Amino acid sequence: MNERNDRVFSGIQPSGEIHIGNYLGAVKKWVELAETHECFYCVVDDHAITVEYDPREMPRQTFDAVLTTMACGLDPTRCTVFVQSHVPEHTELTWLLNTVTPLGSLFRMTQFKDKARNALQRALGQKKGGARKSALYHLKEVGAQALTLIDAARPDVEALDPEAEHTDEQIAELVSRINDRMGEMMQHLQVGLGVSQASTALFDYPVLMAADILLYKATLVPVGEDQEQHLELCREVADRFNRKFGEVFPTARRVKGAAPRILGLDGSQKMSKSLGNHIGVLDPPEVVEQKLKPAYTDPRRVRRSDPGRPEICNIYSLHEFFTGGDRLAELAEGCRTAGIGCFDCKKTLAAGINRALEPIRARAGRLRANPDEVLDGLEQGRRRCVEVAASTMEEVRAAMGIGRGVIGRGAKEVERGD
Ligand code: AQP
Repeated sequence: MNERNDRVFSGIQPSGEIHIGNYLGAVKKWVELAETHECFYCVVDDHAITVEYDPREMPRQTFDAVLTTMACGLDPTRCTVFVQSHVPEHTELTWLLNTVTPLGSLFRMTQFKDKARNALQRALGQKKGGARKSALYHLKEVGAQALTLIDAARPDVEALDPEAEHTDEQIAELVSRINDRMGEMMQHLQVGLGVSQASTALFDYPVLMAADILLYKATLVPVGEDQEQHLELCREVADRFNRKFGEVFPTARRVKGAAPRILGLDGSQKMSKSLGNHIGVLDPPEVVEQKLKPAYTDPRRVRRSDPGRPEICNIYSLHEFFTGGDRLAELAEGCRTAGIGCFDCKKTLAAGINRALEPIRARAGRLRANPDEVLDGLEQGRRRCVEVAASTMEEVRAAMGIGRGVIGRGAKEVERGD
């Protein structure tokens, strides 16, 4: 397949407001690729229901996500835009791919552990309801297992005698072993509990993502760095399928966006819809300014007169995408020499972000006033998907020896007494 024949697939969850991380990591690239390739872009509601959600809110959130991607520049006359659950073949293919997916590969997925841990934090944060209670029961159970791990550290703790003449090497070794045990225990408490509470669907999320891509036999997948591990799994699953049932699926590779990973305004985790550390692409100008005010900067810059380090400052890293060339060098110099304070630096960033988002907000306003334009685009997309999906599934079912297409062959063999 040459470049122009490459088919593109990508998706976004309707799990909250689409933010500048989603835009720079993926959606901006989607718009560019739609100019040169056949592209399938999907709002992945089947993915979004793998964690706690409100079914009453989901239709609005899904529509909003479609509208926002269109406002970002997706034109349904130039690419296929659709909602995942409108094409049920996605979930059917997931089931079939599950049969060639080793459990061990899924256990390695780091996003599963992160999301499971975050879901647990949210459950514990709830004041009422069964979620908090069941999380506490699990905590007790997993805590008991952690005590066993602590016991494993006991010999090293007891060997550490403050009165004895330990050599530097002995102390370093004991401390390092104790640290390792404590680290294991912390990890066990944070991850173990979350994992045991998570849904099977969240665990299977990467297989659904593989099905999304493989259903359209896509070879290019524009996603952020956080999805690289899931793409590797997609290649592994496709490869296992092809070896077992014959060559059906191509190899998919990642297309990098403008930014591989945008950090959240808290400066500690990636910018996420569900972590409340984001700037939405449709946030009004004053909200962008408000959100930036408390945002994390260089922690060593406590006073206005302290020199800063732009190379480690999250605000400066955002300037790289929203503030023009010469101004960027000026800001870096101003930060290093304490010539400008974080307050001014953030004001300049807010202006740059607002300039970039203005056309997106304007298109969103127009689409909100014409919802039928969005719905018509979706229907057109769904029809195209159903065509491609039906053809792939026929091939997949036949290769696996299941489905209506092959039962006649079985009947003939029985008739002949084969
Ligand atoms: N912080 C980020 N930097 C760069 N790219 C990012 N993406 C997400 N966050 C960043 C990319 O955006 C696309 C759509 O993401 P998604 O909706 O499928 O799920 P996600 O990665 O789980 O995004 P969020 O915002 O963190 O949502 P929640 O909070 O619901 O989990 C993907 O290509 C992703 O790589």
